[in-house]
This record gives sequence, structure tokens and C-alpha cells, in this order.
Amino acid sequence: MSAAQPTDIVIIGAGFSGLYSIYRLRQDYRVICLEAGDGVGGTWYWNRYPGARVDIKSVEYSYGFDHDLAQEWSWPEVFSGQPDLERYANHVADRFELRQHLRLSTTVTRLHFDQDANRWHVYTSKGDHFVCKYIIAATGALSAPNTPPWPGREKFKGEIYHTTEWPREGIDFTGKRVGQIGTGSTGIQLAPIVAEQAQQLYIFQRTPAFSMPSGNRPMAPELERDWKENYADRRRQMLETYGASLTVLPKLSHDDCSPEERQRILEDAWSSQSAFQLMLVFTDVMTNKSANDAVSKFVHQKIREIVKDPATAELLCPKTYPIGGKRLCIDNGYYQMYNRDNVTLVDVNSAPIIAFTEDGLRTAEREYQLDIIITATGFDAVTGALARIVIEGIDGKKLADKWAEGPTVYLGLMTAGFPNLFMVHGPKTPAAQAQMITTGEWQVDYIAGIIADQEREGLSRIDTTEAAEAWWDEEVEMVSRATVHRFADSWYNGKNIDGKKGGFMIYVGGFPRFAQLSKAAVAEGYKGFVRS
Ligand code: NA7
Repeated sequence: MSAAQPTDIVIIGAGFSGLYSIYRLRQDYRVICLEAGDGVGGTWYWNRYPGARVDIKSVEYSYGFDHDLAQEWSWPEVFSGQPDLERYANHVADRFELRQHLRLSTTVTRLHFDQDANRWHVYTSKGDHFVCKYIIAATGALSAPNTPPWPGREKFKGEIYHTTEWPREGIDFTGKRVGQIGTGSTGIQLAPIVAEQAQQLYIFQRTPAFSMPSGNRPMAPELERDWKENYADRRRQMLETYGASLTVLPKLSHDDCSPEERQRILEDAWSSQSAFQLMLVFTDVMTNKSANDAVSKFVHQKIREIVKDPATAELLCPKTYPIGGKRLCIDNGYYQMYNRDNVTLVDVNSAPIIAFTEDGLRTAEREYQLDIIITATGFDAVTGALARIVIEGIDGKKLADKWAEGPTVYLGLMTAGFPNLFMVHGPKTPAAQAQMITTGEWQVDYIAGIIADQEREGLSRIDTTEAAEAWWDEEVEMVSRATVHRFADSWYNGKNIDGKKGGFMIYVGGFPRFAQLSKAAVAEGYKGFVRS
């Protein structure tokens, strides 16, 4: 163990929020950013499986803090693929000389709060020991991989890959029998590309997802020019919208439209080349069952038209939860892929996966012979990344124990008993319900303001209280009651993982309300915080 290195702020994670935290804070403080990967980009560093692509237009899903960066950078496609997003993260790290603050291939293993000195001790996998006043956990909502604990993994003679840990050099599927478990947005993006190479592809599906064509296309010069002329205004408008993204909002409810109008609106949305437009066909898709059913049925009809085998088409139609209850997926030929002779859909809802075997996978029904298994099984989302670090707060209390029944937080920013530790996109923030780069910048600016106040006033500690956490919980519950998210099992409520407790972990009241409540707390004399 090396000697403790003093610093002011330790940032955990070099994804987009972590990189911006370095940029924002390094002027005034000594800043170190610790990153487990050997490169920057977070989500877009780890998720390098073929087909990985953002579902928000890149002109929106990019930084707004620097005018020249926004003017000079060009996105080749409307919805960028992983290689371009990773290239952008590296460009930002170089252009703004952030690398001197970075420690790559360094996993934070333990955080311990010295309550007498009001300092955090940070320990890493490399044996480093830092001592700092503030921690910024920019650890990501979707960063801790989830692999269900099926037995027999060590027996399997072939290769197993999780989509979040994809080898940089890629995988050659030529002539291979491949099994892919998982049909969320990751599985849906990946499968059509694997199908083009593999001898045989088995898709193991537990729950079908709703998906629509991504509409990705090369960036048109006029679209790029229009955005570059209006970036400042657009970014301000984005922060005033529910999901911090500019979408075409509907004017009519489902019942306001005739059957013919409904069909036309739905067809237009399907071919709109704008992800999520299907959720915005009527004003009441997320709140009125008949409106929601109409959109679901429209997607079922599309699936039945595209997929030739009726039994496969039926299995692909989601019928157990409302559309929008889980994040809508976008795809490039996912449903069409099932018309290939080398693709088989396996229903592991009726016959669950039981174990890995020497030669493949066994379900409750039969064994599948495979050379390669891909687990596209998602994430221990929202809390997973922090839960995997030993975090000891006041009186040595562990965060994992505090959150055993689910995360309790104030404004998604702090958790009581763990002073001077701030989370970006933490539990019960809008997280993936809002465009994460722009809202991440907003949260980092907000945290920077709090730290500046602490320092200006000569204070050494800021914490929150259980009462403030209870108030925030009520707010999170209250806004979630009005939406269909409650009726779907997903990573939003931890129900994607057997036995995970936590309740509803995303704030679905919209980014403007979240920002307004966060700002009001500070403006009203740091309401809900304890400062000393
Ligand atoms: P998701 O959306 O959580 O999808 C994971 C998939 O893996 C989903 O189809 C799961 O089925 C499946 N899964 C998980 N556990 C099992 C078990 N035990 N057996 C069978 N199948 C299983 O993760 P993604 O990576 O696709 O996307 C995450 C987010 O990234 C997405 O929301 C976007 O915001 C971007 P299930 O549906 O749970 O039945």
C-alpha cells in the first residue's frame, strides 16, 4: 500500500459526466478521476458490441459547455454508433487536457469517511490510497453488468461474452453456433449483425421488447448547419422539456382522433426516423389504457406483417406490459432477421434457462449445442456500481447495508450518513429518462455550486437527513403513480434481477421539475441538507 496522496476531489468514473467534472472543477481544486477501464467514455467505452448505437440524436446527445467544441465537431450519422461516441470522449479528453487528472485501469475498491477530519479515504485495486474532501460518484446508472447465476459456467467448452465486456478486437462468428440470451435494447441491436455471420443463431427470449426502426442515416449538412446556428437556444429549450430532448409533441388525445386519423398518425410515427415518436402519437399514451393499447396493437400488427412465421411473430409481440413501461427500443432490421433460415427464437419464459453445460445451454425443455454464448442480460442498474464498492460513512456504516432494502437519497444527490459524497445520475434522478450528457452537465454544475458555497463559507461537511430522504421518496413515488412504468418489470424498478430490492429507482417527474426542486433546496437555505 502506497502512502496516502492528498487531493481535494476524487471523481469516480471517466464517462461523460466524469470527464465534464474534471473540466469543471480542475481550475479551483486538485482533482483526480479514477476509471476502471483503460480508456474514457464510460458506457461508450464498455459497450463496444457490434450495433451499439445511441437512441437520441447526436446533435442533442453531446456536450454543450464549449461553443468551439460544438461548432468544430461533426457527427457522421444522426444516431451515432459506439465508435464515434468513444472517439468524441477521447477527443474531449485530449482537447481539454483532462488526461493528466485521469488514472485509468484503476478500480475503486473502498471508500472510508474519517468523521473527525471530514476526509474521505479512497482505496483502489492498484494499491493507491488518496485522501480528499469530496467524492463525486459519476459511476453511471447502467455500468455494473448483470449475469444471472446459472450454474455450470466453468464446464462450458466454448466462449461466453457479456455485451458490456466485448473484446476490443471483435469476435468472429463465422461458422459458429451462437446463443444470445436477452432481447432488451442491447440484444435487439446486436442480433441482426451476429445473424449475418453465424452458422446458426438461437435467441433466448424471456420477455419480448417493443422496438421501432431506428431511422439512423448519414448526417445531412443542412441538419448539422441548422443545429450549429442554434445550439445555445436549443440546449436551453432541451432543459425545459421532460426528457431534455427536443421531440415533436402531440396535440390530440387518442379519443380526439377518428380511426383513420389514428392509423395515419401511427404510420407516420413508425416511419418518422425519430426514436420515441411512437410514444408521442397521442397526448395520453402514457396515462390512458385505451391510447396505450392502440399503440401496442399497432406494433403487434407491424411485427405480424414483417415476421413470416406466425408462431415466431406471436412470441415477439409483447403482451404482458404496456408500451413505454420499459424504454422503447430502436433497431436496424431486428424483426426482419427472424425471416432468416439460420435464426431461431427460443421462449425461455415458458421453459427457463437452467444451466450452462459442457456443450451449450440447458433450458427446462432441452439442451442447445453452442460454440459461443452471448449474455445480453443487462445491468445491475442504478445502484449496482456503487454497491460493488465498500463504502463506509459515519460510524463505519456501510452503504450496502443502508441500501439493502433499496436506495434512499435526497434529490438523487446525497445519502444521509455519507457526507461530502455527491452522485451524478444517482438513484431516483431522471437518469435515462432524460438525455444523460446534457443533464449530467447540469448536475455537475449544480454540485460545483454546492462545493463552491462550502468552500467560500469555510465549511467542512455537508450531509443530508433521513427526513429529507423520506420527502424525496414521497415525491418519487407520487410522480411515478401517474405513469405506466409501474406496470412493467424492468431495471427501473430492479425487477430485471431476481431478488433485487429497491422499488422504483428513477425519477419520472421530468427533468424541469427535478431541476427546479434541486435548485429550490439550495436557494431556500440548503433545505434538507446539514452543513457544518
Ligand atoms: P435490459 O433492457 O435490462 O435487457 C436485458 C435482457 O436480458 C432482457 O431481455 C431480459 O429479459 C434478459 N434477461 C435478464 N435476465 C434473464 C434471465 N434470468 N433469463 C432470461 N433472460 C434474462 O438491458 P439492455 O442492456 O438490453 O438495455 C439496458 C438499457 O440500455 C436500455 O434500457 C437503454 O436505456 C440502454 P426480461 O425482459 O428481464 O424478461
